[in-house]
Amino acid sequence: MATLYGAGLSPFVRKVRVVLAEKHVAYEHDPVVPFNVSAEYKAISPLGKIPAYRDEKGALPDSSVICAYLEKRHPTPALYPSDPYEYARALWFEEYADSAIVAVAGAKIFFPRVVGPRFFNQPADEAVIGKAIAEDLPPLFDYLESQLSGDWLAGGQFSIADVAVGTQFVNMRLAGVTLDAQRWPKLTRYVARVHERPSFKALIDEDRNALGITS
Ligand SMILES: N[C@@H](CCC(=O)N[C@@H](CS)C(=O)NCC(=O)O)C(=O)O
Repeated sequence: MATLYGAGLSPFVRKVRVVLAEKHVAYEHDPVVPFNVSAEYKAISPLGKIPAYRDEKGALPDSSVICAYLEKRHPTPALYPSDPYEYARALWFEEYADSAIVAVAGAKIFFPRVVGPRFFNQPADEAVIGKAIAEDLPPLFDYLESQLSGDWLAGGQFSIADVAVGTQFVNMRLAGVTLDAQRWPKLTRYVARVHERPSFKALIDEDRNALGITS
């Protein structure tokens, strides 16, 4: 059976797990924590990052690489649009989520508010986190709101774009960030739609349990 490496709270690990769930691929989950990783893990993920994935063909690092591989290896259901332009748009939203959104949602909000206090005994600096929420997130949300014209971001279908963007919103949600539905009505409905999918919902429930979130 395939193995996915990486702690479930990582948005990039969740991204791959959602793709595996959507494609009904069975796998074992080894929740590697990406600090002081073993030499054995570095042999499959040379940058020491999570996720990495191994199946009978071999091992691969990086969520985007793994998802692209899974699409070829397990083509149904397709998670990349077939139309060339929509395909490229889906890749763009994946890139936007994996670079621009995580730079705020992960580094400036989820890590300092959730990971630092819980796992590293580092108190959260709420003034700095609040500033990121108030000033850095709105331009990202404005852009996404401007790009939503249907249920999904690209190609009129649920795709890698929605997986990549949706997983970042799980981390924001776990960090207590709420969307203002008056200001971003399409985005608010969109995020709810993505998170209601069984593939996302099961993982959100798992994350909430792991963090002891009951409300
Ligand atoms: N481009 C990578 C990013 C993965 C990444 O940054 N993972 C974080 C956890 S969310 C990590 O492993 N950080 C540890 C490190 O940077 O050393 C991917 O898509 O898989």
